[in-house]
Amino acid sequence: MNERTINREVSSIREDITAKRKAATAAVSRRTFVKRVSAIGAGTAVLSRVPTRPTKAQYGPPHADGLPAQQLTAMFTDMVKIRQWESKIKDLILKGGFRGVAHLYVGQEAVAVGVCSALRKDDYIASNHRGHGHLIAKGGDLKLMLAEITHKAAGYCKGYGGSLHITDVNLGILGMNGIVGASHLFAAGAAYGIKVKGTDQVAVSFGGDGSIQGNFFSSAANSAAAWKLPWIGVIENNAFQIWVRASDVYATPDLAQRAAGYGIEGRVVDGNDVLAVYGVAKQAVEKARSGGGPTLIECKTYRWYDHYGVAGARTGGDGAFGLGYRSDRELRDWMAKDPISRFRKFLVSEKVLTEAGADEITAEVRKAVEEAATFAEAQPVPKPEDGLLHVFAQGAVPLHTA
Ligand SMILES: Cc1ncc(C[n+]2csc(CCOP(=O)(O)OP(=O)(O)O)c2C)c(N)n1
Ligand SMILES: [Mg+2]
Repeated sequence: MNERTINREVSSIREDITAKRKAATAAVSRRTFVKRVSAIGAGTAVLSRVPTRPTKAQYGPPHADGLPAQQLTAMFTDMVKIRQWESKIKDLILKGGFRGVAHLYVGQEAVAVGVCSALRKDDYIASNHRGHGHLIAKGGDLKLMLAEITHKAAGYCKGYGGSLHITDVNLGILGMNGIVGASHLFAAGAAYGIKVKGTDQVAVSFGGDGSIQGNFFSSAANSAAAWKLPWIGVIENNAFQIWVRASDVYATPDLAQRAAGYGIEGRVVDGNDVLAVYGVAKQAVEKARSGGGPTLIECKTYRWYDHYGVAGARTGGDGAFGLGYRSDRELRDWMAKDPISRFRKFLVSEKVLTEAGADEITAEVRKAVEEAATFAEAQPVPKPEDGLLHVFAQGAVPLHTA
């Protein structure tokens, strides 16, 4: 080790210690902190927990064989679309004047794309607050999404809903949703509808590690198991619920273990490996289509930005650094496992894409995102006098029938 390497190591360790101190102050009171630290004797061990990552045995099918080059390229393109679209939103927020709120999905792209690539257009998805990626992966229109998130009249919900309510029923997108856990209930309801209609569609819900705590998830999982509904619950375990570390509030390392309690198959998969996610999702979809009932899939992943907004982020760069509840080193560790770079490397090594081809796709997507932003910017906001339009279903039964 030369002197430069040692200095780099030392400053990295210092940075880590400062971040952990900050995290401790934010997460627990001083007294609780001291109690916890002395209880385990090992001093800093309580602060150095890293998010659970799957071992090799838990990965599921390592790679989905037999996928045509065209589909692999489409999967790569969708992942880049999510990254670029959200990076644009991040830059717009940093610029100032942005209306509304955004829970960025960057870092988790492999989950949305892996799952949605296993679905048909007529299958349903129900999304949560961190849902832009799910919508883009299911075919959501970049322009209409950008108009909606900036509350413009041309947006998906005429500008009334913003980020948290984007819906496109024609694409099977039952909507984003700010109520944690409700996505599971929506999808289980859709799965019940499918069963009543007798079609072979499936319904998927996306929820975070926090979404399995409440009654929405419990009702969805229990009913789906009891009635063998074509429901697939996807849990994106990104290690945090706002700034609370999942490993501080769950005793089990794998949330998929809970599936057994409902009589459902539970799977754990590396959520940063798009083909592994696709492989597990495809098996769950085939099972659900053929009447085999539900599956719970836990994807281990990590969000690169803060819970919402852009604290610690910078224009033109990736990731939010200096946040009090996680260390920069932990973020860098996960960024080194970037699901997009990883998939790109695989596609190039498999000769599905060349480096130049991958660059070209990225440039085309960037252009489409810029066009979406220009489109959205030019649109008017909804007029106050139109405030009650599009609120009630046209042709609804009048409230007063007498
Ligand atoms: C029913 C309900 N309880 C609490 C909240 C406040 N809240 C918003 S996001 C969030 C954390 C969600 O964590 P997770 O499900 O892991 O999703 P992530 O944000 O990590 O993607 C909470 C508690 C809410 N929106 N809805
Ligand atoms: Mg989470």
